Parts: sequence; C-alpha cells; structure tokens
Amino acid sequence: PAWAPPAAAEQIWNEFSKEESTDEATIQKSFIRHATKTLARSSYNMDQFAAYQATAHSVRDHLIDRWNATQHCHSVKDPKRVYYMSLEFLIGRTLDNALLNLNLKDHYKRAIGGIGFTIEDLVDEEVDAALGNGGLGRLAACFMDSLATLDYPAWGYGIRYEYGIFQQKLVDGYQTEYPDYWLTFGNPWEIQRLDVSYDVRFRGYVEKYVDVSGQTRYRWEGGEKVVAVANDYPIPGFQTKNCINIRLWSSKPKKEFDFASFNEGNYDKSVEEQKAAENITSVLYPNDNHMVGKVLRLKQQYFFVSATLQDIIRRFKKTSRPWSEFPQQVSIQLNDTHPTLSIVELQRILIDEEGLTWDEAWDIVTHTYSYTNHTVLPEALEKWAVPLISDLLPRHMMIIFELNLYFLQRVEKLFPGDRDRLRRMSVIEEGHPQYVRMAHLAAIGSHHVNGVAELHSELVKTTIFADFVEFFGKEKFVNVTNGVTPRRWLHQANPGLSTLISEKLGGTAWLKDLSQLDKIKAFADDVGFQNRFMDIKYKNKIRLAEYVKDVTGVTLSPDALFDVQCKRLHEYKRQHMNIFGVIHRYEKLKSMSKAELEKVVPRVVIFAGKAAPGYYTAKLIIKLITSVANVVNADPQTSEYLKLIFIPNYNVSVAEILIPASDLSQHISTAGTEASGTSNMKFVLNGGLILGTVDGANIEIGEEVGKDNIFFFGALTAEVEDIRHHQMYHNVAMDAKLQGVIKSIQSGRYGDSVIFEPLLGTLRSDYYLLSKDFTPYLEAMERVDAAFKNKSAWAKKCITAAASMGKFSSDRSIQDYAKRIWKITPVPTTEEFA
Ligand code: OX2
Repeated sequence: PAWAPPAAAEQIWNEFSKEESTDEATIQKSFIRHATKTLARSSYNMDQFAAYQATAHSVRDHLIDRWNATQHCHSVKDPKRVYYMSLEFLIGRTLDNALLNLNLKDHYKRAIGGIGFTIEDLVDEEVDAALGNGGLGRLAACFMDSLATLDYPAWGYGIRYEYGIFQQKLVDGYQTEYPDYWLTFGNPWEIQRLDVSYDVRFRGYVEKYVDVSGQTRYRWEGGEKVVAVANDYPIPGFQTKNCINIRLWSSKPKKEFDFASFNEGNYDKSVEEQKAAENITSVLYPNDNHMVGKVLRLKQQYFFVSATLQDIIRRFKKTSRPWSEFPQQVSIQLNDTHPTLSIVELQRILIDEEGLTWDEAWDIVTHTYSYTNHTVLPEALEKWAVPLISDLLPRHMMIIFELNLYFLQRVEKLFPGDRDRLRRMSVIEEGHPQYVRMAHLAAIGSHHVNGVAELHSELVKTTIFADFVEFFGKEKFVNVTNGVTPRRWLHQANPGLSTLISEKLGGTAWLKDLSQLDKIKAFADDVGFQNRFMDIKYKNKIRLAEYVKDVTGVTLSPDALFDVQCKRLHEYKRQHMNIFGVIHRYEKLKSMSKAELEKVVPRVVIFAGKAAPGYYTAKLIIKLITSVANVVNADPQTSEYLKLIFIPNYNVSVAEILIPASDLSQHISTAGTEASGTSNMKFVLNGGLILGTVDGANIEIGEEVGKDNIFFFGALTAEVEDIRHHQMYHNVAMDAKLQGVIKSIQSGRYGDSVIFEPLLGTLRSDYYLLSKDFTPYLEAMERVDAAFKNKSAWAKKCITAAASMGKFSSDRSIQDYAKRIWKITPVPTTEEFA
C-alpha cells in the first residue's frame, strides 16, 4: 500500500514541498547550495561550466516541483492521456528554454549576475541533447513543448541513447564522424528512476497449452531478459504550472554479473551478457529518411515498445477499470512506423497474458493507436525480414501472420478474387526472405493515419495507401500539418524580434496564440517599423557572422544577402542543385566587367547539415561544397560579391543562430518528395523569405503569406512522373547551363574532378530532376536579387510573411491531433496541487 504522511506531518510536507520563491536572494542561495552541496565546489574552485551546472540544478528544482504537482493533479483527475511514442526527440539545450518557459529568465539574469557570472555564457556551456536525426525528431520535441503549454495530459516515450547523432567535423573538406558522448559530464535535466524498471524479453520459444476453460492458448517463454530503466526529462509549458514528462528508457543487464563464469576464470564471458544488454540503448542510428535493417535497431524498437507499454498498462491498472475502457483512457500516437511493434505487443499482452479473446483484444488495439506517416519515399519505408523477427520475437511473428490472415480475409470478402490486390495490401511482402511491411501493419492497427502537410497527406492516400483508402474509407486518412513551437523558434532564438512583437501587440499572449501575429501586418508599410524589423535582422546577421568567423575563419559582411540551406544532406533535398547554382553564379561573376559587378547584389551562401555516414553521394556533395568554397572565398576578384560557407556540425543550437539571420532560405526538394519540412516555417517566422519548390508545407506557407512573398519555381508533383519517363526514353539533352557547370567542375577548377564523377553520374538518369528545374531555379534567383535591391519593399515582404505564420505553430498541430484524433482535453494543474 502507498505510504501517506501521518496527520501531524502533513503540514510539514505541504510547507516544505512548496516551490521556492524567485527573488534574487533565494535564487542565489539555491545556486550556491547546488554549487557547494550538489557539485562539491566552492567559491575558489568554480568555473563557467560548474556555474552552468549549479544554475541548471537550481532551475531543475523548479521543474521538479511543477512536475510533481502536474503528476499529482493528473493522478487524482485521471483523465484520458496521450502517449507520444517516438524513437527520436531532438531537444537541443534546455537551460534557456526552461528559464523562458518558467518566466524566470530576468530573475536568474540578475541573481547569477550578482554572483559573478553572465547567464548568456552559462547557456552556451550546455551540450545539445541530440537524440534525433532531423525534422522527425525535432517535431517530437516541438510537440512536447506544445502539449505542456496547452495543459494536455501527455507523456513522451523514447530511448535514452548514450550517443546521440554523431558530431560532424570537416577533414580536408570531407565529413568525418565522431561519437556524440553527450553524458560525459552528467546531465542535470534528467531524473534517473531506478524504481521504475521493467523486464524485456528477447528470443525464446512459444508454448501452446490448454487453459482451465479448455481454450487453446500460447505463451512466450525462455530466451533472455534485459531490464529497462526510466529516465525522466521534465518539459515545462510556457506560462502554465504544467510540466509534463518525456520518459527515456535505458537498458541494463538483468543478471548483473555471471559469477559462475567469473569464478572459472572466464572473465570475458562473465561481462559479455552485461555488455550486450547495455548495447541496446548505446547509439542512435544516424539515418534520416532511410531504412537500414540492422538487428540492433529492431532490438531497440522492441525494447522501447515493451517498456513503454508495461508503463502505460501499470498506470491504467491503478484505477481498476475494465479493459474495455482502455481506449477511453489511453491514446497512443506512433511517430512514424518505428514504434509499430507496439500494436502487436498490446495484442499479445491482451490475449496471452490478460486472457481476452482475439476479437476483444483487436477491438481495443484498433481504438487505441494512431499513426503518423512522415514520408512516401520507398527507401525510407520500414520493412523487416521475417526470419529476423521470428528469431528475436517469435510470438510477435505468429501474431503478425495471424492478423494479416484475418485482414486479408476481410479484403477478399470486399473484393473477391482480386489476388493482385491481396498481394499489394498484405503485411507480408513475398520473396526470399519475406518481409514485414511496417506501414501496412501500422495502418491496419490504427484508427487514424495522418500525413504531415496537405500535399503529403494526399500523396499518402493516392500512393502508398491507395488500396487501404478503398478498403477502410477515406475518413481514416487525415492531414495534420506540422508546426513549430514559437517559444523556442522565435522567443528564445530571436529575442529582439520577440520583444518588438510583444511591444506592438501589448504583451506576450501571442506566444500562446500565434494567430495574433496577423495584427503585425498593419505595420508592414510603416517605414519606422520596417527599419526596426530590419535592424533586428541585421544584428542577427552580425551574430551569425561572428559565429562563422569563429568556426571557419571566414569574414562575412552583414550587408550581403544571407542565403541559407540547412538540413540533412539528401539527394531529394537537392543541395547539389544549390551548389551547382553557386558555381553558375561564380562563373558569371568571373565574366563580368567592373561596371557590371557594381550592380550585383552581394551574396553569402551558407550550407549546413549532416550526411548519413553510409550515404556516399551525400558526402560527396559536402566535399563539392567545401571544395568550391575554398576557391570562391579566396578569389579577390569576386569575394566582395560571393562567399560560400559550410558550417560544420549542424544541430539545434546552430539552427537557433542560423535561422534568425537568414534573408533567404532554400527548400528545393523535387516536388512530391519532402513530406512537409519544418525549418521552412521557422525561417519565415523569423522574417526571412523562402525560395522553394511547390512541395510539402511550402505550399501552405505560400497560401498564407501570398504569392508575392515567396519565390516558387520548378516542376509540379503531378508532372514529375511524366518528366522522368520522358527523360528516360527520349534522350532529352541536359539543360545547357547545367552542362556548363559540369564542364566547369570537370575542368579541375575546384580540385581533382575525378572524385566528383560519381556525383555527376547521378545526373545521367537524373531521378531528382535537376536538369529540368535548373533554369527555373536560376530565374527564381534572379527574381530574388531584383527584389532584395528594393530595401523597403523587401522589408514589407518579410514583415507580411512573418505576420502570416499563425497557422504554423505546433500548438495548432497539437490541437488538431487532440480534438480530431486523440479525443483528449486540457487538464490544467490547479492551485490545490501546487
Ligand atoms: C521528416 C520529413 O522528411 C520532413 O519532410 C518532415 O517535415 C519531418 O519528418 C517531420 O514531419 N524521417 N524524417 C522525416 O520523415 C522521416 C521518415
């Protein structure tokens, strides 16, 4: 039974568990208590990092108080909760974000200043929590901020990787990868919960038996077990008491140590099992939008799924409701197919362990889950070899075959004799070996499937799930356009602009209701406002130029047009089209007279982003960028008009400097390939314009900001297939300007061109349509240059565009999910719990 304080002690508990006050002296006392007691430092043994740690611990106390209050409130009120299952959470740094969300920044600034440190310096000491690859992981982090801010009873579940996404360094212009051991100096933001742990089984065998009521049943036995331990990461809402939790699992051995082996002198073997268990949560797989079928990755997925479901079920069982009420209490969102085994695992628990019938169980499962699809690119769709799953999870493989059979029987009923349809829709892809198509499994086991932007959600319905729409009906397939949190991506990253907006709107309420930004449009023509707006941009460009100087040694002029493309390296995102465009620009500058040069808009082109370590072509694109940069930046004839930068090790913290400083950002994926994109939203929100294709969320951004305030170009999604076909079978010549660029590379101007041949070779089949889009791309660039020359008109565009971004708050996305898919309502933490 749970312990309760004796009546006489209750008042003591209440009194001393109250959140500390936030006056200067109390903060200083808390800082010094943590410096001396938590860290065992003293005034003569302090440094900036220790000061960061002490500050973090002090802020963490506030988080924990609110976290406790929120948990207490939720367990008393017992509302329906949403569980956001994601193999990635790209959180970035926490200190600044927590201070701002808790509204404590000014208090800490003064208090820490009084002790002799500067809060901005301390913020810079923190290492990023980089437990994600790119957009998908960052989306999860934005969603957690919105869930907390909007008071929804929500949990995030994920893995506490010991190594996050690798650190990227440039060696001779090539990407080289270094491990991201982010936990070296501890992590003040996590709370290890050794008391919250679960066994997770792998391998073993399935036993068939007859139970007391004469039913044939199965149980999964034997194999090996590891332990999942919880690590909690508090996520504070903005201007609310609510503080929710991301629970990240780490793996531990079940048997600490094999003493028998040890005593026999077999030291290696005695620690082997321990190592293997710990390995499960060692490292994040560094592939974005690309499936690699490694056993350890499958182990990660099941480990995470098993621990999470045990935790959810334990919480559900506390209130002794019947199983039939599970979907009224629990909504589980699958962030892509990575956690899809959860569907199978819940079915297994319900029939094998809880004794429900297959149909009762399946009814609960299919009313609990919903699934977000983030891509229609074939190489990114997960499929696991049947022998792999059979070996690791024998009972799950049985259940998958069984649910597939029942499903296909229903398909057969609706479309009798349509064998090709059965083949297309099956969860099992036939072949040697067979594969399990995770997207089919996720769609069959979920009540809703959503895409992440309008166009993408249409593509989901007409391509990968066309047959499923015919079978289930179109209501199951919905759109929830992505969003970004304005707290981190404007208030925190761009304090200058945030302050200006608050001044004009009379307070900070817009940060919780981004549609209010609309009122800023009224100032778009106001020259005084334009100047202030562009002055903030200018200062952000200086901040970026300082950073660039620091990491690359190159000097940038903030008067130039800053043109940024920062995202994971991928052929579909077409960074190579951008660098080919830069080469074209450079060659043109070289051929210009002095008089012509004087009319040119100076430009700084900035790239940043990581390539998957095994993605050869993507890595070659980086090498080409850095090779061209070496030549361009050293050319006195053009250096006033063109600079080229590759910022290494792009991550959330770099994005926070880069995004507020851009005049133009590029989102130039081949139409139909980028599901949404989310940095496009951040750039416009920060007063930059987009050069983009008619793809993903660019389209909806264009609808909001108006066609004069975005630079669109390129083939449309509906044309892409025909263009590919035509190129392939009709000997279409390559675009002449692109040919010129290729020649320039092959001339050796940017170093030995032989190394770039494999990259140039991709242009022969040109799957991503660079040739088709190249001239329109260059023409769009000319429109950008012309527009940038008119300072006031440019400012007006930027202001209008930024003020039109209300739709793209992740708060709106989360409200969409909550109302239409999860059916949950806000539960604010009221005073009696605080
Ligand atoms: C990304 C998508 O590529 C991107 O377009 C989208 O904005 C983001 O997810 C968030 O929805 N892995 N990463 C993604 O998809 C996959 C698969």
